[in-house]
Amino acid sequence: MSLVRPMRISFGTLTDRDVLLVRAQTENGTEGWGECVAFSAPVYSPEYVQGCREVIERFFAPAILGRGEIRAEEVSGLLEGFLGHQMAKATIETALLDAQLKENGQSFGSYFGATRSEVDCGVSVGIASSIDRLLEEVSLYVAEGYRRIKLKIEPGWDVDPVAAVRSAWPMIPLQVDANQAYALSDTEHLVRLDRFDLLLIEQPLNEHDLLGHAELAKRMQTPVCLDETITSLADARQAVALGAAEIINIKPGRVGGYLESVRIHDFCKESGIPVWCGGMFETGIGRAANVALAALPGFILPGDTSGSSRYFHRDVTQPFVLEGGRLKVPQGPGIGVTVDLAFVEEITTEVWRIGAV
Ligand code: OSB
Ligand code: MG
Repeated sequence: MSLVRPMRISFGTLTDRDVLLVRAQTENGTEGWGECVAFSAPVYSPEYVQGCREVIERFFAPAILGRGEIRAEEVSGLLEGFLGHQMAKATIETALLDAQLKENGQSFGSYFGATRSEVDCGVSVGIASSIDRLLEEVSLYVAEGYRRIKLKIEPGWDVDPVAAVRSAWPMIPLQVDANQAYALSDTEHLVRLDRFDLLLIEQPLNEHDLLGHAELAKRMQTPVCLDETITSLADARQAVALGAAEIINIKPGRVGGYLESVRIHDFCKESGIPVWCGGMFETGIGRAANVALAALPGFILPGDTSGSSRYFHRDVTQPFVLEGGRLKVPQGPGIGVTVDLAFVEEITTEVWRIGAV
């Protein structure tokens, strides 16, 4: 699917998304959907669409299909012997969870322990060709009601664009995301962002640099938030213990699924670490589940859970539309949204059938 607004990040420009969808079927014929959040190329994390497809087909599906009837809660244990590949694992677990909850008539939100019926939404804004263009784009989002703006930054595109947005909207909740573009030696420069009253700075340094993030967190007033670094509850525990994460962005695909996301949420809530729900340009399928997760009580900051129109001309479910800067948590069973099968078929490029389907 092509993106309505291409997003430039320090690692490149995303103009479209190749979306891998898993459709699982139970013995009773109930269907469940999982959306894989990997991009076509391994630029955000080591995973990529065709790699996910391969690892699912070759390793994960046989391990699961060989077990007869299994519950979604058993998936991560069954796949534990296969290392990494969190996004692929999350896809399988989510598809099975959707089918399971549809059979029980329970929504994702209710199953996760959601305490809100709607969630505050933010929007992530890519690196623009000029500050004027950036201000134009941000003003569209502000007019649409977004409750928080996130600006992508990189060396050469940081203090000036942030200053311009802050002076145009003195009160708007504002944060920045560097996608690992800086080094600890940039600390003095990054400290210049402290004057803009930012909610947080996301993933300033390399994903493996826990000690660097801890050091930077001591030297910056702006709270340091981790995204790419956190691929599990164990990572979250270590980052928090080291002082490397004052806030955590939870992306369910990155951490191996919604069940691990809930565990990270619970740990962070106990530890006084705010969390928020990140995004990976999900279609309505992944978005529905993200919005349900973002309704948990520890998600105290607005997420990158934007409306469908920020991403696609047409979504594969009913579109998510902001109302007063919020999205409603779907209440129906499972993901709670209906997949437009005819449209999915129309845009499908390849199909793999695995098992007795
Ligand atoms: O780092 O959060 C990120 C998009 C692609 C890759 C990485 C990131 C992002 C975003 C956009 O910030 C999130 C979204 O709106 O889905
Ligand atoms: Mg990020």
